[in-house]
Amino acid sequence: MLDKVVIANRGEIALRVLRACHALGIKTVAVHSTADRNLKHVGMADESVCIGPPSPAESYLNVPRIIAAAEVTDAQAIHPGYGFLSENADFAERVEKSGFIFIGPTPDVIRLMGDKVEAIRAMKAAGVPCVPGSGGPLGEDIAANTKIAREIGYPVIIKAAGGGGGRGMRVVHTEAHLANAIQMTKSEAKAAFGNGEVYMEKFLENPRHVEIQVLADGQGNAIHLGERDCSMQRRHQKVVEEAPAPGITPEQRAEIGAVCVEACKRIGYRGAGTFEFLYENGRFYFIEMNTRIQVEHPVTELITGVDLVREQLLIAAGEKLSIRQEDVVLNGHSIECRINAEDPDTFMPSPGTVKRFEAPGGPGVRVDTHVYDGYRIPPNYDSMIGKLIVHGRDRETAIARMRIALSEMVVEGIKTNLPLQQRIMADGGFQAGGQNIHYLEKRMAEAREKAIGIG
Ligand code: MV4
Repeated sequence: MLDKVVIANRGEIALRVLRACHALGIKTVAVHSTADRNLKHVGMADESVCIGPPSPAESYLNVPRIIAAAEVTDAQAIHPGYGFLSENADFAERVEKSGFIFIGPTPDVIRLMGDKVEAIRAMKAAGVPCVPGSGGPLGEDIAANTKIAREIGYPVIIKAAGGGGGRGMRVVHTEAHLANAIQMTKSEAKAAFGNGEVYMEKFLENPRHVEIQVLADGQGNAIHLGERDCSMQRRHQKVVEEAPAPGITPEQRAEIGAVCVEACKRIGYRGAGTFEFLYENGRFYFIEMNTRIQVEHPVTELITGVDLVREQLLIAAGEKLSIRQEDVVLNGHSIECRINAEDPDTFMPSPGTVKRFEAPGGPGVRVDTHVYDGYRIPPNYDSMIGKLIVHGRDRETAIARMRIALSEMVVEGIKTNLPLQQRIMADGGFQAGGQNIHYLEKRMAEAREKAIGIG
């Protein structure tokens, strides 16, 4: 087993990783910025190392400092959490070259999935259903690109190979706009990602975002843990996630899950991973793969009973997967509400001191947060300050529990999105289930018009 792990992250996920380490008897090293000396997990870690000033570029993205922290504390492995360096293949490579274990996939697999064109090519070859598209990067020949778009059929979407997560994309509705959209997306992609390569897909107009969780040991064994529905989002930021996805049948789940497991084996995947799909008219279309633990992993944990971060640590320690596919049984329904320190009207971040914090509780309620009474939220990082996750025997029970838990939760001194989450849980469309990726923004626009007196 691992002896000591560096947690190269902050906030609730750093605390989540610390707890998983301590449960396995693994010692922890918290690395933190000067703004984060008072983080909950820093006080709980066996050791802590300050790695730089508040700016992420100088601390949580500071590769030499993080590796130096592993060296001086004589740790064996580095857990990157999510965000920051978690999907940076060069970081994973430097961790390994320095003699440490990167808790995640091999650098080459991270690199493969970071290039969306290559990721889609690999997945298609492995039998994963993809969106009809160019099947490779677009060249300079306008006539050739026009032909591809005609074959796919409008609307099409131009995406940056180096993008992902909603960055660097453009929808094209007619041929007249195609050449310009390709040029614009290319130059933006070059500026933003240092890679001007773009590709084309059929634009799916009303899909849901459904993703499959996998675990693989890099020794030939892989399993899937069902799906999550993350369609409730605003500006590519997920707001509510749930598992299982409403309306997905056991047969559909087994089929797409088996495809993902096969793909994991084919590419030599190691660790926890997520296959992101668009789901429309009963069909799955792969769009990208995330090679990290995700924010929304707890909903999968609550319906499967599998501790995903524990499994990440065991895999990194070189153990074979101990869970077989037939051991994965889905139980009930789970919903996660992300709690953000933000103005509920303007969505501007709302840092400051949390004067009073009361976590909800009761059966089927889990709170993943690093916030405590008197905690000062620094302005330098993401506004997500925690996650409220519930479980119940069915979706209705989960929603009822979430509504009570939200009403019990007290966060004073800053603004939060708790009122928005209450409205979502009370919304008839959400309660019906199975809404698409545009639903939340449409409902919010309607509510805003009503408030101003329009429409
Ligand atoms: C799409 C799409 C429609 N058709 N691709 C946005 C984030 C990135 N992961 C992929 N995204 C999309 N790709 C095709 N071919 C619509 C989106 C999309 C989206 C996807 C998932 C969740 C929220 C979204 C919000 C807007 C657009």
